[in-house]
Amino acid sequence: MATTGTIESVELHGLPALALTSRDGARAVVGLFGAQVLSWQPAGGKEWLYLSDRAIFDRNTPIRGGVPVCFPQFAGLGPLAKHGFARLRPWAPGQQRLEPDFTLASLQLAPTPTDLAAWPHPFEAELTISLGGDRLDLELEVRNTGEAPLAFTGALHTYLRVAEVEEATLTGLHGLTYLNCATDGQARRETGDVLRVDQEVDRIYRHVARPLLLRDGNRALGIRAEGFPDVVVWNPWEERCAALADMPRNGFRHMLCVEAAATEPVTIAPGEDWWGRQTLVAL
Ligand code: TA6
Repeated sequence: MATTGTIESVELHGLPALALTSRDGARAVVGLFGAQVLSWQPAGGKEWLYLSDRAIFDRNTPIRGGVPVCFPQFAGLGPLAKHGFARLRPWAPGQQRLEPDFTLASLQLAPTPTDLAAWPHPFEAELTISLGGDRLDLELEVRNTGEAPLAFTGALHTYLRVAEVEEATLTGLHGLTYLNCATDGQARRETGDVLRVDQEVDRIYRHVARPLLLRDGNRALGIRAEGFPDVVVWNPWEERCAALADMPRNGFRHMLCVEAAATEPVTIAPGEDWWGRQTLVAL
């Protein structure tokens, strides 16, 4: 057996990407466009990320699936285009490490002059992808390189692949307050022990300290976050899915977004940094 994993430069749908393997056979692919993880298979396991087979890879359109990095704005919570510009920029490869237990690669982003004209807050962002065994860690770090405080919202907008969303369950949200963005945006309390999706769901769960458990048929995934206080759960369901040109009609049946998010502004002092992480563990 090799002593370490591998990191190779590859092309995916015409875009540059890094293909990572760990020594024990876990695999991931991360595109440089948007620093978007597009595929993850734990060692000996099947794909856990949903990537639409109608996703558009034209360097101008957000890629539908994997783990889009929403930064410096979550959704429409500010003056920028939805979910901010980071998912629409080429990120640069940073450090790479091949260790016996894990393989790690990072991608880096600094704002362009156009970005700074729209959002005048100099920063350096880094997404670090660490892979090994049954686990994937995605860590977003942001440094305020300007001279004034920087406030942002954002998310790791993780699209999880499920066999049939109506049969999947998400556990760990009971008792939490959420904003129901699919309806009136009002706050409600989660009363169910498990969340089952059988209609459009677009919810911001606030201050989620516990890990979550997604059960999908005979497999399960542990999901936890640090630094990101909120969890967003999204499934567009039939009608909204049909309106998305980059989704197949039945795509909503095979995906569930469980996002690590900061939906209230996080402020970083000049010269300081912030980090947030989402960890997925195949069980
Ligand atoms: O995170 C949930 C959400 O904000 C939903 O409201 C939904 O629109 C989704 O993101 C996808 O957004 P996108 O711009 O990628 O189509």
